[in-house]
Amino acid sequence: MTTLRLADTEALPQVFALKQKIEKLSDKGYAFGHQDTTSYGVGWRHDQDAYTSDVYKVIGDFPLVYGFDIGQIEHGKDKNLDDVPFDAMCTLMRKAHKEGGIITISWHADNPVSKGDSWETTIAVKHILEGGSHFQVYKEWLKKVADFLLRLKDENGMLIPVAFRPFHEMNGAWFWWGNPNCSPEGYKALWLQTLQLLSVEFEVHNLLYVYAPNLVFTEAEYLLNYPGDHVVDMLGLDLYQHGTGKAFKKTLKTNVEVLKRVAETLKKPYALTEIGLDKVSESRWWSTILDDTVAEMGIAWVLLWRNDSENHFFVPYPDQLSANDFKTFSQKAHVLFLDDGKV
Ligand code: BMA
Repeated sequence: MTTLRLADTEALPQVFALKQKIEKLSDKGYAFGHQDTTSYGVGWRHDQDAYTSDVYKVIGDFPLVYGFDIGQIEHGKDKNLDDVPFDAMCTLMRKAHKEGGIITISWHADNPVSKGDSWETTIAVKHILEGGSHFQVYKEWLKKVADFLLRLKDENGMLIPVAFRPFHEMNGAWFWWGNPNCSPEGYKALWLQTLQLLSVEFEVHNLLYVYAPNLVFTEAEYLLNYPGDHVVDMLGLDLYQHGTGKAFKKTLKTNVEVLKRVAETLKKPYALTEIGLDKVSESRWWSTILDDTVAEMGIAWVLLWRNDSENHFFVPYPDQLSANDFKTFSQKAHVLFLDDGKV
């Protein structure tokens, strides 16, 4: 794989280093990621004294990939949409980065036209493109995103590189930036405009840009909204189990194969940027469904979604039904947690 050029033509050296690190992961296996893993878990929330994670509570090691979401930063709020204070988020990112973790950020942005949430699908994309009625609103929101991203510095004042995954699952109908709430052309224009504003206008140069559709069956479907080789650094895919394990395994296999084929053709690293079975109701889900399907497929990571409460969680907490299998899974040499990622 080559790393000669990145979407942001002025990307900092640490972004190139991040890409290389990601590319190397698949030589050893794939990394384990978890959304908000140190921010909260089932029955606890982060405070100044406690640095932990449900993953850590079950296996004694942390994930190698750390997902965070900056939804609500566009309003200059103190907390994100899931009540994580942005100041604490910065601290947690710094710590994860210092320990060798990879940081990835998504953005559940509110609808700039209706001011509803991400799931409020009033037509917005065409109005926030340059020349549109809400371009200025969007630009102001993005400036807040830029300010936050430029706050992410390590202890030496170096900007922390981030795998940035804006406007994800655009081929689903649930977000205002998704088809059919915007056309593929509109989506591509939004991507280019966002990249341009962040990098040129706001001088944010610590981002690796990740394109991540939801469930697909073909390469054409995967590429429907693809904004172009020169403006995407990494390929992602989001996929959740809603039905039986057997059916999901089949879908997952097809999706990973599509992702792998596209990524090999385009010569880009690839990951399952969101995945999971809410409440992990199958005791051997980790070994028999996830690992059995994704091992040796060249993916860089799998990122499990957040552990909000007993009613909404994607990794086990102590004594949860799948905790034992999760331990077995975590001990496999090709499944990489924080300790395995240390160089
Ligand atoms: C969704 C759910 C929501 C959450 C959102 C952003 O998948 O987990 O509860 O607010 O992600 O994290």
